[in-house]
Amino acid sequence: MAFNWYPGHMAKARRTMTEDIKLIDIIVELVDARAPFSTRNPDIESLGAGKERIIVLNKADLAEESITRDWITHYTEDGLYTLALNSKDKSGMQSVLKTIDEAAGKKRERDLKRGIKNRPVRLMVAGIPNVGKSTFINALCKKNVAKTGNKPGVTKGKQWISVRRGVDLMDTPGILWPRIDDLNSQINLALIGSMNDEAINRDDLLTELIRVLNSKAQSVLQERYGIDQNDDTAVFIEKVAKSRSMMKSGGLFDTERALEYLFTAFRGGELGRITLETP
Ligand SMILES: Nc1nc2c(ncn2[C@@H]2O[C@H](COP(=O)(O)OP(=O)(O)O)[C@@H](O)[C@H]2O)c(=O)[nH]1
Ligand SMILES: [Mg+2]
Repeated sequence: MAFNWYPGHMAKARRTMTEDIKLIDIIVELVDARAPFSTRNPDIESLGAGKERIIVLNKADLAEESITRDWITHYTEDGLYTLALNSKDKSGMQSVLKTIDEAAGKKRERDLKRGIKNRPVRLMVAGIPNVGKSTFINALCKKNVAKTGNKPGVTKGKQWISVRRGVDLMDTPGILWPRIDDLNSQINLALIGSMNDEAINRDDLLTELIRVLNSKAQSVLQERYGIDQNDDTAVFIEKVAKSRSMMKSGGLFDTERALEYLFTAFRGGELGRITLETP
């Protein structure tokens, strides 16, 4: 499901991005609203220099609304067009179109000052794997122009999709690399399923998940699994297994399955809307 980044991948992604970015005026950068810092590309400031920039806090349906508002304020103060979105719900696309119009208008104004008329404004969707780029493009363009899936680089060749009169979208999203220079970001990326968790010590990941759940999902833990704040990791997982009747032969609890279930439930928002990072 998730992707592992190696130096070779990153170099290739950077080359592709550097070329593609020359063709466009507006970057629509998607980040995951549950971790808007760690899911942001660390080099986007320099990569996107001179372009109009829109940040979409995607998967906002999985994030805490009040923290999402704080992030919107934060990025807006940085001079970026910012909005929160659930790309699976097409109704949110009206606000995206409005923001695109604003950014395109600004670009056209600049063109006019330089005597350039009737040149279409071109935009590109970019983001790290799994933030919802394909889902977003499909919803924005109302037809299945982009393949959804977690593997980068499915579509070959450049094509432009008309979003509006005078506004074209590059059909291939830009694949960016995540912030992998610090352990905390790696853990958050693995927790939300944006980076392969094989790269991270499984015990560290579980410890962090339990810490997050204890602080943000106390009542869910209590009601659903009978988990108490003071339960240690072993008891915590056993209670999850027990409540889901996950047994191995010999009457033992299947803690491996319980673990998988717990991560999947968290990533799917089944344990509540949880944001891992504040501005
Ligand atoms: N809950 C939720 N899931 C989303 C949203 N956008 C995308 N997804 C899911 O996230 C996963 C990755 O989406 P995809 O579009 O393939 O991401 P990409 O790798 O950036 O192209 C898929 O399972 C999508 O259904 C969203 O706004 N909310
Ligand atoms: Mg995709």
